[in-house]
Amino acid sequence: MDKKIDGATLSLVRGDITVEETDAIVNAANSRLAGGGGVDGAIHRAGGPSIMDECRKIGGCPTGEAVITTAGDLKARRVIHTVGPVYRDGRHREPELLASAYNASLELALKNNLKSVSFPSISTGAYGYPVEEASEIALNTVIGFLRSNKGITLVRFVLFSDRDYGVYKSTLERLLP
Ligand code: AR6
Repeated sequence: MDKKIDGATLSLVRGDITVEETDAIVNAANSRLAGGGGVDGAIHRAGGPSIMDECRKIGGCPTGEAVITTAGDLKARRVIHTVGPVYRDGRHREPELLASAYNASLELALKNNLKSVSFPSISTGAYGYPVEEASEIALNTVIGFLRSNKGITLVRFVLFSDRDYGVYKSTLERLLP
């Protein structure tokens, strides 16, 4: 599913982010940049050890911020690692920190002249963020960013399950009828 936001495209697809050919793919990392399961594990497995070598040099990334590394063997040019919040009850700045993770990733893409970016559904796996709520924050944040910044022409959400794809799709249809 595609929507036009000013000059840019916002796209939802079901798939595996490690095979995306956008300029950048975003990793849902942890604050130690230590690797792990989920999409983080998949990106490091597919991209090879050079990504972790750079993560070690960088040393860490606070929740809601983002850092950038090589993409190793992946087709994307760079990997942007961001850290979403661990969901507790929604009253511990989770919405603000999740929005910040998306914004920080897009700012970093812009700064590095990367025009197309693929995102996974940050925080909705191991970090437990309910996907209905997270999809609204994710999509609203990206739409707001694309409306107020020029330079990024394509943002793709690569959703790993049919269910997540369905939730993102109905949220997007509600936000941009
Ligand atoms: N492509 C796209 N999405 C994927 C892929 C893939 N190859 N694999 C999983 N997902 P998670 P989080 C989806 O747990 O909640 C890690 O251990 C997955 O189905 O990867 O932000 C880190 O090291 C889910 O919808 O990230 C951190 O410690 C989404 O990606 C912690 O997990 C996010 O799930 C981060 O937790």
